[in-house]
Amino acid sequence: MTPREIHSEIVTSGRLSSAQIDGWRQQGYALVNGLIDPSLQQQMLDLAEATFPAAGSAAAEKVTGFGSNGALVFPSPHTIFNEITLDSALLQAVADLLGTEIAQLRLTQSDLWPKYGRSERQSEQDNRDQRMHVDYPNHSLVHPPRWDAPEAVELILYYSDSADCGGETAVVPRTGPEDPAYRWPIIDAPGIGDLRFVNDRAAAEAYLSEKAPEMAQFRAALYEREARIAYVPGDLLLYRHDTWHRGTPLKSGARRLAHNMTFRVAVAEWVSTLHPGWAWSAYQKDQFFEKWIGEASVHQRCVMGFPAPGNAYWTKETLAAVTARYGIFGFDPTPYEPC
Ligand SMILES: O=C(O)CCC(=O)C(=O)O
Ligand SMILES: [Fe+2]
Repeated sequence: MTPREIHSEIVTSGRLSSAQIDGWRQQGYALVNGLIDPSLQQQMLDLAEATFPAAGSAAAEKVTGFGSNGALVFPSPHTIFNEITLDSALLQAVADLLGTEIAQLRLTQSDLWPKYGRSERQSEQDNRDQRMHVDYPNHSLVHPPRWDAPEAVELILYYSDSADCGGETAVVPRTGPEDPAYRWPIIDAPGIGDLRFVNDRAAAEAYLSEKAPEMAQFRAALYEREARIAYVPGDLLLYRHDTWHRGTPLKSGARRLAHNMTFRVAVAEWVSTLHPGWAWSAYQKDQFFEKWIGEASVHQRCVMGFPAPGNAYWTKETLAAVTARYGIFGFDPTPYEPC
């Protein structure tokens, strides 16, 4: 059976519609386009094109696994990357999905990376044809809370076209609270409990049919129900730590560029930060990080964990001290003035 294809919906008013929000909350995903300014995305694409090996090149052969190995992660010396990561329409969309304010969001992942198409898998940890999975095990110290109280939004912003590259992300749309595919707790995957982590689909399912046959059967139904994200450039897949999904093979020789991001609510401290973070960026040449802090909006700073206006941190003394550090880079203390 050919899997069903999912196509994006255009966001018209700069904000997700209530149907799109509801789709994410009920089915576990939404696929939209038009949230982020196309000219920003074009700048980002130009940078990504220049950063990563071309499709079919010898250098591309050596690239495996997830992520850019630090090449395009937050914070980046390339301001465009930071601007897209903390884009105001994107932050508003995430806040709308979680039913919260932008000031309550925290960034935990931002990594733009290339995936290359190969005809064969290289090992059982290859991400070419992934096993069905949920992402929480490497994003959370615990388990996602109950379905109707989500604490994080994951997303993939695609810069390529699935018609050229293949490599559609597959998702299992949740049909409702009684959907057997979403039985709780969500532990039916390799890498959880005493099951070893296996990324490749064929290897994972062979392992599970030996080790946990009931689980293998349960998972066979997930593959049967998967729908494919037929992405075009600018498409934004919004999903969750408890959404069943997987990466599927790219066309041989193709390159897909996609940007993964995750935001959590501030209180969910057990949701881990996946990118290297900013600590060592504060000692880099050109002081790109301090410049970024100086120029960022109050919301953007907040989503990085900088104290929000009104936070008890802000006193006359701390405000003067922070201004002494960042004033040279354009930091405006006004919004942080204590009452
Ligand atoms: O590459 C994709 O389309 C999905 C990747 C993914 O789900 C993962 O690596 O966790
Ligand atoms: Fe995943």
